[in-house]
Amino acid sequence: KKVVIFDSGVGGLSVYQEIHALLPQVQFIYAFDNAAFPYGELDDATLIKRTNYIVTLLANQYQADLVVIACNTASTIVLPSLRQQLTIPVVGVVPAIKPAALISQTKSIGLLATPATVNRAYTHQLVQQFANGCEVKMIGSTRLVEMAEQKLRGKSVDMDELAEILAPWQGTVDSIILGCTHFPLIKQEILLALRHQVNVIDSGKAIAKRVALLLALPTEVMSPITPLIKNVTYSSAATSDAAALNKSLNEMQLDII
Ligand code: DGN
Repeated sequence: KKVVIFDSGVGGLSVYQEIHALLPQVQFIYAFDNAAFPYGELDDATLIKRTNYIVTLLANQYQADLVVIACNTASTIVLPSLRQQLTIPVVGVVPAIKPAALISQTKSIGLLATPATVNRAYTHQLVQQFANGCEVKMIGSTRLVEMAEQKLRGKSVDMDELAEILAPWQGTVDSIILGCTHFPLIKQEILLALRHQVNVIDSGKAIAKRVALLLALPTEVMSPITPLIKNVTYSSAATSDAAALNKSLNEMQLDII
């Protein structure tokens, strides 16, 4: 079986790790749209057009059995149109408000995501539907996404800067949602910077189980492996113009894992 995993950067690798641990028999095509990174800063129309174009192309080219949009920023807006274009299952990841609200004792939860995700109508619908009487304190940060990217390239996280970003939560929320796939990569640092104990909700394992169910595959229990990152490049080709899109697609990082 072949699965395409898509994100704007290395964040989807946190999802890949979980799926690979559960389904080692699956072949993965991992695509980073680095040419348009970070997705949290793209306008909606560009994001929808890019994601649909790239993912449909890869799914067809590799004759994939399933696609994972391992990006909350994209999933909260592109899933309906993408599902119309593809006949294979499309699994997305959106902020896990419901489990966090159910687990919270103090009725105060935190959502950590990109600025785009915290501003999405879809995210606000999730809060309305599932907050269960909890106050949801949202932090939208592109800087945190960059910090996660840098960590995977060997740079240590600036703990003072991280504590400053998380300052609105100090001593308040008792459960936090990692609503961006980059954030499990800096989970330890986030927990350290917070200074008080919290429950952490990360959707990686739930996505892996969903993929196993949809592909009807037997699962294995393995510990996650450390991903290898090669030749990640950046350019500022964020655009919805077809010719430029093709060009940036060629520049995009594409690895088969
Ligand atoms: N990993 C993406 C997400 O889950 O929202 C965010 C990446 C980005 O480009 N900001």
